[in-house]
Amino acid sequence: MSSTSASWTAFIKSLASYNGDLSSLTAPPFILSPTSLVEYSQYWSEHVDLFLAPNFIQQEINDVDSVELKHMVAVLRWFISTLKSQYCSRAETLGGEKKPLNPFLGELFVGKWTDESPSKTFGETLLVSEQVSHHPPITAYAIQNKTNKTTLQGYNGVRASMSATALNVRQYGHALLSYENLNEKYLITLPPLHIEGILMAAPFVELEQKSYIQSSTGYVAVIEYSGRGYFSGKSNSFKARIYKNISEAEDKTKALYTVSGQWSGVSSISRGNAVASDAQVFFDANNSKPQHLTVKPIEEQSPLESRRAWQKVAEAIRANDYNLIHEEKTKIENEQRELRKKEAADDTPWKQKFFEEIDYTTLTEEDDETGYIKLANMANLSLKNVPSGTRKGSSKDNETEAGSHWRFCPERLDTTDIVF
Ligand code: 0T9
Repeated sequence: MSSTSASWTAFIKSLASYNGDLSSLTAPPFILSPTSLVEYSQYWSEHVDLFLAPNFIQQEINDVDSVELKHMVAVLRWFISTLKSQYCSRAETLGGEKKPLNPFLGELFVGKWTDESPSKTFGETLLVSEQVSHHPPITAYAIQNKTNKTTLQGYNGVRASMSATALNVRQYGHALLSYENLNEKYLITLPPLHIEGILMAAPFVELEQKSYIQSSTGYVAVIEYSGRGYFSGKSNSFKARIYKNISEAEDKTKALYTVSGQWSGVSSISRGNAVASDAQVFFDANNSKPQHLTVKPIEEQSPLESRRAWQKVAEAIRANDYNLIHEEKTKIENEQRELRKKEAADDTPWKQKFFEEIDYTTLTEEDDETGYIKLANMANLSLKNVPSGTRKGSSKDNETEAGSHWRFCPERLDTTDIVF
């Protein structure tokens, strides 16, 4: 047995008995990614044109559909376009899913997408991603385009458990999308997933169950995921249906549109409840290259910025130098431990830079500028700290009382010393 497979076998054994906190896993070096999880927020906007598209949709004279429905279709298209970046990009750039670096409290990742539209109507789009909690790990982010008054904000954390062959992952958190010029908001829930291929040391992500996109206009999209050997037999398959509102979603024959295909490849759209043979292409991931954001050179970054903070660890990972990885990681961990001790001694807890934690069970719809409460109520979703997409009144909803979530403070972005 090679040393690689021996260390992998030991790792799998540790997976089987661990407690759900992924950061506590010690994985063999070849499965480590030199990228921190705080960077993953960038995947939400690698198709800036689709992200901004609803702003440019016009009501036409012969339209069968309302302009709000056209917006919903466009938001769904953007959402589907994010999935390949979110869940396949490590497989493409690193040859397989890798274990990301576990961000430290306050770790930042910022950058911007330049305007690549021929008409120069997009303007710049900024990303700010911040590790707002270390235990449990939670990343919050905002993607802001001021030119078109379009903002996506959200946060996420995961909890995992190992089955015989797969690591099952539930996501906590949600994303909120706001088109101020349209006066529309969207709540997006995050699907559960599992990591397959672990026994063969070739892990990859497969999405499962459902996620929702609830519009403030009432329209709702229900997206169902399936993997190889399920309804289409192909990996990364999905079926999405758009309904007039959440109660119509109880009956699939009421679907206004159905989209079906592979989110990592081609999907098609038809009116009604089934995809017709003459369906039009909805999104083709192979024909739509992601636009990567630009990040300032490491020398110009703040010590809190991810690539600067992890530079030495990342180099050690690339060099496959196990001792050095351990040494450099330990330095960061000790530094963090000292900071926490000092904060406790001074009674000055760490303050998040761009986000604040807020208990939505104590707020009313009117007090909540983000629109989250209203949208969650419209979609019949729990407001509590439960897996993303949990329905109101389901058993998970009844287990917990707290409803604390992270929200973006845009005014802090306007006055920050962090350079984009
Ligand atoms: C939010 C995304 C999330 C983060 C990752 C589960 C996972 C960490 C969380 C959910 C993004 O918007 C979308 C994509 C991929 C998710 C990661 C895939 C993955 O394997 C890791 C976990 C922490 C591991 O690295 C486990 C070890 C692994 C290589 C298998 C043995």
